[in-house]
Amino acid sequence: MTTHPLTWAELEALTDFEIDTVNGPTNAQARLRLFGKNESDVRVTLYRDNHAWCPYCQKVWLWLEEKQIPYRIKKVTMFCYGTKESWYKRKVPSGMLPALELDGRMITESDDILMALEQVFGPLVFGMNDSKVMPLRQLERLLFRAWCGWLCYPTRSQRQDQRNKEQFIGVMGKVEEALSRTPSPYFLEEFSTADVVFTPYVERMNASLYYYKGYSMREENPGFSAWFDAMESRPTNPRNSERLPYSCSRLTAPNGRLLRKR
Ligand SMILES: N[C@@H](CCC(=O)N[C@@H](CS)C(=O)NCC(=O)O)C(=O)O
Repeated sequence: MTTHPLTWAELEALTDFEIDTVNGPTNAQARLRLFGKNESDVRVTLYRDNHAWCPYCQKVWLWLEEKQIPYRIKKVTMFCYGTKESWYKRKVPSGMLPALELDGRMITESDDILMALEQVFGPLVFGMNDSKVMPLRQLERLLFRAWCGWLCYPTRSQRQDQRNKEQFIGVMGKVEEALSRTPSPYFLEEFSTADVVFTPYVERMNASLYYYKGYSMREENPGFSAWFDAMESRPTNPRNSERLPYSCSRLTAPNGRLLRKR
């Protein structure tokens, strides 16, 4: 047995850290995802931000990964990081992300993108307009607004902050109730579009509320705790729960403004 410490070169020779970005697990570096299919099968290009921070891009990204739809990825600079690429502004004049090219047709707005994908590739178990999914989509927006109300707007007094917190906790109660309606840890009987819709902002809430408000979504909400556990066990989860807490809490500051890279 060797007792001397290994050199960097020796250590490197013992590792195999090459990741297969094309057919391997979900990763933020990929420019092409094939899931074992051929490049000629690619009908979709996803335009997303460089650093996998945009929550609306994440929604589409997760959907494509769960459905294993072959796709290309083109990365675009967010305004808060620099100059938007002119080739992208020619395609999407507003510069907003995400955008998706499906059989040559350009689509923007993450919900419209998911609906267009469903028409071509079928729903992710339940569709965006399914009668079970619609009320959950509305609930997700309610939770988003309550989160912003508590975290992102300056308050004049502690009482105001407390009221905003209670409002958030009230909506969380409704979400917990929704999660408890099925025996599965997911929103519906099994993992579906409904979970994809909740994922991006719930991850950001979890991180930012813990960091800025000392509120632990996992500890306070057993349904969410089980949901996070189930989500983290999925191979499509690009280790967001580990990647996001710090970067999210820095990104979503209580003044509601995105922090600029210095
Ligand atoms: N309603 C849109 C919202 C998209 C959105 O707000 N995207 C932000 C990024 S999270 C954006 O593109 N902002 C311009 C930029 O940062 O460059 C959707 O659902 O797709």
